[in-house]
Amino acid sequence: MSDRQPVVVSCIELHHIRLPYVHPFETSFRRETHRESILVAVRGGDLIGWGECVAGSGPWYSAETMGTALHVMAGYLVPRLLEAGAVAAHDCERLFAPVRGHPMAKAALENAVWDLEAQQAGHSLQAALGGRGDRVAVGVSQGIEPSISELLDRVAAWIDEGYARVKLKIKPGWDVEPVAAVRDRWPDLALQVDANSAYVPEDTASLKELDHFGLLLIEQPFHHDDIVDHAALQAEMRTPICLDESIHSPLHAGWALKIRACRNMNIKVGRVGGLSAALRIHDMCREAGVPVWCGGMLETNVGRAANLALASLPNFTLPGDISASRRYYHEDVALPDFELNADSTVSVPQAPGLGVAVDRARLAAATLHAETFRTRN
Ligand code: OSB
Ligand code: MG
Repeated sequence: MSDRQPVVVSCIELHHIRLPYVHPFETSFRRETHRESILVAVRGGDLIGWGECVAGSGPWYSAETMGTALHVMAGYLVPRLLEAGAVAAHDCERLFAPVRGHPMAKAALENAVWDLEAQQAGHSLQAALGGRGDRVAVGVSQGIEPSISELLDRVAAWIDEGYARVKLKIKPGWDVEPVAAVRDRWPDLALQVDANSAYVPEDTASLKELDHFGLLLIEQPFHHDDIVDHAALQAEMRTPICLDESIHSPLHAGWALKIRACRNMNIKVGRVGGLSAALRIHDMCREAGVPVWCGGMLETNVGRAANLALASLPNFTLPGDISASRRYYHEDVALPDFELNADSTVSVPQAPGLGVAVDRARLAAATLHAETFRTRN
C-alpha cells in the first residue's frame, strides 16, 4: 500500500506460553495434549504489533523449538530490530538475513512488524498484503485416533459443525484403512491426507493405493527435506502431491517448481520465514500454475488472524487449515474468537492490523516465561 510508513521499534516482549488443546492432536511423529508458542509484542510509538512463533516444544515437526527460537530472537534478531531505526515490514527479511536458518523465529518478529505497520497506516493486514474478499475457505486437520470408529465419530462431528473439507493425518499402518472408511461413509467429502514425512520411496506401492480415493492431495509423504524423491512420486501418481515440511524458503519453492516435485503447495508463514517470503512463494506458484493453500500450526488467534489475511490472496484456491478457534483452545489468548461460517469459511479480519487484541490477563495465565527488551538510552 502506498501510505506505508516505516516503524521505529522501541520495545519488544517475548511471551513463552502453554495452552491445553481441546482434544489431543496426533501426527505421524507425535501425540500432543498442549501447544507451546511464543507471542511477540513489538512496540512502536503508542502501538503494539503482535506475532506468533510456531516452533514446537521440541524438534519434531522442524528443527526449531521454543528454546532455539528464544535464543535466536533474544541474542540475534531482537537486537537487530531494536538497533535498526526506522524499519518497514519489507525490510525485515534483509535485516534478519545474516542469521542463517530459524525461519519461525524470524517470522514471529517480522509478522509483528507487519501488524504494527498496518495499524499505523490504519488498514487491515489483508489490505497490506493485497488480499481480497471478506472470507476464506477452510477445512479441519484431523489427527490420528486410537481406532477407526473414534476417527469416524470425529469426522462426523466436523461435518456436523459445517466443515466441507477434512484432512486426515496418516502414517504407515494408519493410511488405506482409515481413508477407505471415511471415503466409504462420505463419498463426496473433500478429503486430503498428510503423512508428515513418515514414508520412504520404498513405500511407493502402498502410497499408490491412495490414488483410488479421489483425494484432493497427499501432503509430504517423504523426508522432511526431500524434493527429488517427491518429484519421482508425483510423476507416478494421479493425486497431486503437496509439499509442506520441505519448503523452507522461496528458494526451496523455486527448486520444487523447477523439477515438478508437487502439483500444489502448503504455505506456512512460520516455516518459510515470514509474510514477505510467503507472498513471494504465492506469486511464484501462481506464475507456475501451482495452486497453494494456507497450512496451520495450531496457532492462537494471533497466528490465525495473519493466516486468514494471507489466505485471502488470489492463488490460495484450496481450503486452508484455518479452523474456528474453538477447534483448538477453550480460552485463546487473543480475541475475538474466529467462528466457522455456514459455507465452511472463516471471515478475514477487517480492523486495522491483525484485527485481534491480546487479552493480557489470559496471556499472563498462559505464560511460562516472559522477557522484555528495550532500545538503549
Ligand atoms: O503438517 O500441517 C501439518 C500441526 C502441527 C504440525 C504440523 C502440521 C499441523 C497441522 C495443524 O496439520 C493444522 C491446523 O493448524 O489446523
Ligand atoms: Mg503438513
